[in-house]
Amino acid sequence: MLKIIQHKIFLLACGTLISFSTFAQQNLKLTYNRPAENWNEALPIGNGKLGAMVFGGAAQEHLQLNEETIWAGEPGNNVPKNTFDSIQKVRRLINEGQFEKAQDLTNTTYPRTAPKDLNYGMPYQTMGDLFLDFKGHENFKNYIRTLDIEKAISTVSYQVNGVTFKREIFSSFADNVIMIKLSSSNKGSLNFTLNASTPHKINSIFTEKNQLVISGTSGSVDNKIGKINFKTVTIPVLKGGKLTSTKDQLNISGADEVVIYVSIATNFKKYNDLSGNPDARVSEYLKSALNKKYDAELKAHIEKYQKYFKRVNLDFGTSKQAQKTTDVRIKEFGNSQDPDLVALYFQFGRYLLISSSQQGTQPANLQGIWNYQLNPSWDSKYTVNINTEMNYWPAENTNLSEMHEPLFDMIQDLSITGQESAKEMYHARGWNMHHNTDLWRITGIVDGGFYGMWPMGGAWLTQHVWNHYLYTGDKEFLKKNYEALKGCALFYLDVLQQDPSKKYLVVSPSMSPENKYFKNVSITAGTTMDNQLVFDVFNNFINASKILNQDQNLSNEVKNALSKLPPMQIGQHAQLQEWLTDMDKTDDKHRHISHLYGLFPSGQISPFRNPDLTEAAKNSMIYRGDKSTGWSMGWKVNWWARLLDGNRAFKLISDQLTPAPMENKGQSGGTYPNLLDAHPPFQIDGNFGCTSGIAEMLLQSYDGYIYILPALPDALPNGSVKGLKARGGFEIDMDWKNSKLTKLIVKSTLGGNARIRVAKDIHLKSKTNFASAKGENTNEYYQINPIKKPLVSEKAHLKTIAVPETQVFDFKTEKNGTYQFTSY
Ligand code: FUC
Repeated sequence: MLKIIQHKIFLLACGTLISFSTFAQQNLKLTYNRPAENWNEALPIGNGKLGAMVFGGAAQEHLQLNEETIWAGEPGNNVPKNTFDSIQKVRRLINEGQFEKAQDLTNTTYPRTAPKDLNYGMPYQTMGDLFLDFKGHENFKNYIRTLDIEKAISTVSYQVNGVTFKREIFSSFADNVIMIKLSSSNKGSLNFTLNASTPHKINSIFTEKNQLVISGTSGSVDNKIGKINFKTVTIPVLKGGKLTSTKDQLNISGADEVVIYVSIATNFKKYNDLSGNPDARVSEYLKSALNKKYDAELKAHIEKYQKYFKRVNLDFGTSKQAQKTTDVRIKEFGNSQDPDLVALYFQFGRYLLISSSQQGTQPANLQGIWNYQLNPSWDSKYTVNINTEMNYWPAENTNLSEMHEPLFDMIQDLSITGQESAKEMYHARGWNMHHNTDLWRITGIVDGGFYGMWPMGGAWLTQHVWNHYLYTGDKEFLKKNYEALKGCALFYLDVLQQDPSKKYLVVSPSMSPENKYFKNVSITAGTTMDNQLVFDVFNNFINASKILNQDQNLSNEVKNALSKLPPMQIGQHAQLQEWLTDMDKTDDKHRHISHLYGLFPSGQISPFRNPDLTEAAKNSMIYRGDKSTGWSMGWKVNWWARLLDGNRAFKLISDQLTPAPMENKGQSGGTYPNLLDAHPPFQIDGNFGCTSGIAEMLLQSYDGYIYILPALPDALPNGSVKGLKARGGFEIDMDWKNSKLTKLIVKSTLGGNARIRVAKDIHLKSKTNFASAKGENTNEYYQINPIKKPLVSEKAHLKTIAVPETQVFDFKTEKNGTYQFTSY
């Protein structure tokens, strides 16, 4: 969407309001004027299955390659045997208030490093690297490297001795291949060699019929033997010139144009089935791509990609900064006005989701699909006490619902493998998992009791199933996933324990993810996040069983248990309590603020319905502070948006759009030159968290209404967005000027009542009949699950939060109807 736009941009500089006009091209490109010097400067391309990081060197092009099913290990779960008695003892110790002993016993039962007969999950592994060496290209000029996220193509162009060399590289959505097109301004001037490497122990690299082949087997870790076999085939197709080969290298000389096809296949079919044939698969992928002309392949690639990408258009206006290279824009973001970078960052998150999560693929892992190591940080697997869920926060609201599907497939798998952990560890029905899983769908404890004794992974993941239903209204989908929702509710029905003091039903033992409340003690019962999660699990089941007219008796049983869950509590520091007893410390800066799950992504805390809880949640946020790991800051953007504080949300985006530290460790996030998020090191969740957060600043749909511009920051006074999604199948377009809504279009895909909340000082007119909202919203996707009245500490000084003045109105929609409102 290259377009010329004229904008008035209002700047708040040194407290003065300045305005200026500027012409600039808003485009959806990451640009650089030099090749990548390291992986954090290289650019990611992907089609869900095949990923590459493109370095763009002139004398040497380097593609680091991934295939999403190359993981160490083999099928099999990691459930520890005979630990139920120990869990019972831990429960008793918790009830007796012997928390240190409870922690010690948990730690010895589930040690920090995996016992011989178990494993703590397998790493996702790189395939290897492809190199193109160009002799004589050391001295180049007029270099430019881009990632065009409107077309999902990376380009490189430069000049050597007056000859222009160009590359176009993409991971095709049309066929399962990566394609590199090389061209030059002078006929016959393409001369290079193609070679490859892989760090896998078991491998062979050779040429065969003018193809470069890498085959290998994934790694063995802990008690698992590496059983993923992979094959990578690279085929150059030349226009003019000559192709020759040596044992492990292809040589191209005097060609006018070359198109290189790279495909990778493995034997992976399913978490418990490795009967695929990599040779046959890779030949099939290549055959299909080679049958098409390059231009046709490219066209089909762009079309498939844009089907998703073009659903949302976001414009925050532009400035001079947009003409600079992306690395410089990140460096200067904090001290410049670059609203367009925020829009680019938002769209980059959508690009990453489309490129790492397609129907039928694996879900995006900690690094999406991009990883150059055999042993990446946290195995680049699935950490489900925040990270995996965060990856999918932008799936529904940014109109990429299909991209959500790999997560649902994984939940289906886990609802089967997780029956083993539920039964063996807890003697419970249904299914559960802890805080990690991998390609093999493990559900046991990972990293020992201190981090891993959190039996709540399934509780959080299944929220995605329910939310997909709320966004799409797809009853067939709900039916298909009903057993997973039911199995999750059954598990908690069986594991909940009665808390001795107030007789609530609580999860025990568990923790507030990775945080401790005393010395080295994390283990406890009835943490706020657990209570909120079980509240949602139970409500999802009750609602689903009603919609599908199933399991009435079980539903009544669940309702009864639901009524015994603890309420949320406001502690002595006027904070939302993290634990069942008031132990929060005001100087705790932990990156996880798990008890705010109830504020976001869940919708249990509403500024309009529960101002006290909202204020307490806000206080908890203030105590924790802003700076943290990338994903933590991403979560904070969403929370501040839900607290209706757009300026603070924007401040967190600015913190995130700060150059990432050079150190590959630590607790201070930021953004690498390639716009990827730093935990550090690179972790993709922060990108997705911020994308979701930006959407939440513009539109929220929970708590019974669609809130338009709930948290617009002063830094983004003018703009427009098209195609954001709201629950109930609504699609929303809007324009705003001088921080005020000027136009609103609501498209309804399911029909039903639309209830809209907007600022009070907006006067809207429309051909549609709309009237002030009365009573509860009748739209079935906007039903509210009532929470208990919070308990408030006598010591808490609550100031009563000021909510913005708003108006709420209703109008009836028809399926596929469009409704327009303009301000006057
Ligand atoms: C959780 C977080 C860490 C990291 C890891 C992958 O354990 O606490 O910060 O993101 O997941």
